[in-house]
Amino acid sequence: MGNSEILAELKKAIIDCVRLDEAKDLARKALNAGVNPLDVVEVVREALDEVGDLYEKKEYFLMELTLAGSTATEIMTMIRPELKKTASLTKGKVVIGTVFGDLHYIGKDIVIAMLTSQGLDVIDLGVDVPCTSFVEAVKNEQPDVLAMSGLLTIVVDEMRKVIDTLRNEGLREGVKIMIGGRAVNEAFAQEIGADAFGANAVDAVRLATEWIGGRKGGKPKK
Ligand code: B12
Repeated sequence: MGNSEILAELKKAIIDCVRLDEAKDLARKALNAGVNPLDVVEVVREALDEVGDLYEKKEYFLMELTLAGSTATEIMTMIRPELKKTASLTKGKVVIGTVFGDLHYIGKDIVIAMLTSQGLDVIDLGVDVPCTSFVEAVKNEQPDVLAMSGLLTIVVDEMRKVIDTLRNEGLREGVKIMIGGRAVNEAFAQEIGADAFGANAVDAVRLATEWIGGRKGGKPKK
């Protein structure tokens, strides 16, 4: 099987939801064949998008969403150490979490893996993170970057609340803020006063390293 066939099969196995072992074997096969781990991540994301669409069309139910989610989580666990091999190091601190009301973490964890692979110190607040926890973390940890993830449209106003609270407490100027996840976009980022929207984990790394490099004179970590 060629690399593109392996990836096509991997996508099908995830969408089928019940072929967990097969999906894991295919992901391993792809990595062993030298496929860029980020291409595997992209295929997993595409597969989950399709599962989400089938759920929306009521062809799939919560059971399938859950199965596909755990297959993806296991594959991401496998990919994480591979991402570490592509490190080009920047020094800085990022606080990240999925906003209150939202339990999705697969995308956030990919962002964390990519940021960590760049040598950044990442503090993961987890999922369902209340506004107060984000604000406390900014106050206590003094990160360079605050990153918020949101996949459910009903929770995006939580991001606005966090930014407003930081502003009210005089903490907004000290931190760069990026948001991501399929519930948000560039226009929303501008509307709520975030510094940027990132469409994927590569964007997250680009933004963080640009910001931190800019602030610290672009010095790489020794
Ligand atoms: C897997 C999944 C689940 C799993 C979650 C597993 C887990 N632990 O994370 C489970 C089964 C638990 C679940 C539950 C629910 N889900 Co769900 N889920 C999905 C699904 C299929 C995939 C999400 C995913 O992991 N994608 C893969 C990752 C890699 O992509 P990603 O998260 O977008 O992340 C990438 C980028 O967005 C970006 N990114 C993400 N965060 C950040 C942050 C920053 C700062 C930056 C820069 C970038 C960035 O980088 C990532 C890597 O490229 C989506 C469909 C979809 N297309 O997204 C639905 C989806 C998000 N779920 C949905 C729904 C409705 C639910 C439930 C309400 C269902 C229910 N009735 O209970 C619950 C909600 C529970 C809750 N309170 O959160 C809807 C949301 C609809 C909406 N408009 O709000 C979706 C869109 C499905 C659909 N099409 O209807 N879900």
